[in-house]
Amino acid sequence: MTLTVYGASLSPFVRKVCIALTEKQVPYEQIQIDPAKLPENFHELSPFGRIPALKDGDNVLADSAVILSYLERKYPTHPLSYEDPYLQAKVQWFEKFADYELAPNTTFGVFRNRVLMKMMRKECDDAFVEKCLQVKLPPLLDYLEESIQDNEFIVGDRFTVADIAIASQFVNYSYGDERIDSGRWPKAAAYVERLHGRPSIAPMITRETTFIDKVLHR
Ligand SMILES: N[C@@H](CCC(=O)N[C@@H](CS)C(=O)NCC(=O)O)C(=O)O
Repeated sequence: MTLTVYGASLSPFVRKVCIALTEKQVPYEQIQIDPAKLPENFHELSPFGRIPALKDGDNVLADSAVILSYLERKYPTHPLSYEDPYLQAKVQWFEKFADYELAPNTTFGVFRNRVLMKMMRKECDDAFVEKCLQVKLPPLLDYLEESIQDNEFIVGDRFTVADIAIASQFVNYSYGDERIDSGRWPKAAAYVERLHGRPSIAPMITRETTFIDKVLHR
């Protein structure tokens, strides 16, 4: 039975689920759900009305981290986690870093204002975007730079859900016309660029960019 992912492709949290399924080579269908116009009964899939939600037969789940953890156990091939308790705790730490520290700035600050507001023909809160860029994000990027060093992945020697979560936040950041300054944070910039080039991510960026360009007539 095919899995169904509910949620708009431009959501970084929905994208996390799609990247994980692609990495695991698990087929899925996606139903586009705009969180601003939820279909009736969507709360049966996601009690608080947030995307993503996942349906797998009779199993229904919401929240990207919960969904990724479920997928990891259900489809253990092409692992995106560790058995080792400490390494796995670090994976969860960096997934939370992306979802709860980066997201308020990369997605709900830069992307929301520069892309979503424009799509809805609403005003961009320039002052908020500047605060994200100049005040909030630099210490987070310092932390990312310090954490990645010359490693390929953020935890251990394997691509994990932590890399997925970080990559996805910076996809939305790039849609808001921002890139990590490679002069100031060279290792973080190179790491994110490498992630964005992965076969599970690059085609999504191409598709989503085409969509944004079309909607915004750019
Ligand atoms: N922690 C959640 C965050 C999900 C989330 O905030 N999704 C946004 C879209 S990017 C949403 O549904 N917003 C609508 C709302 O909060 O009512 C996850 O990882 O799934």
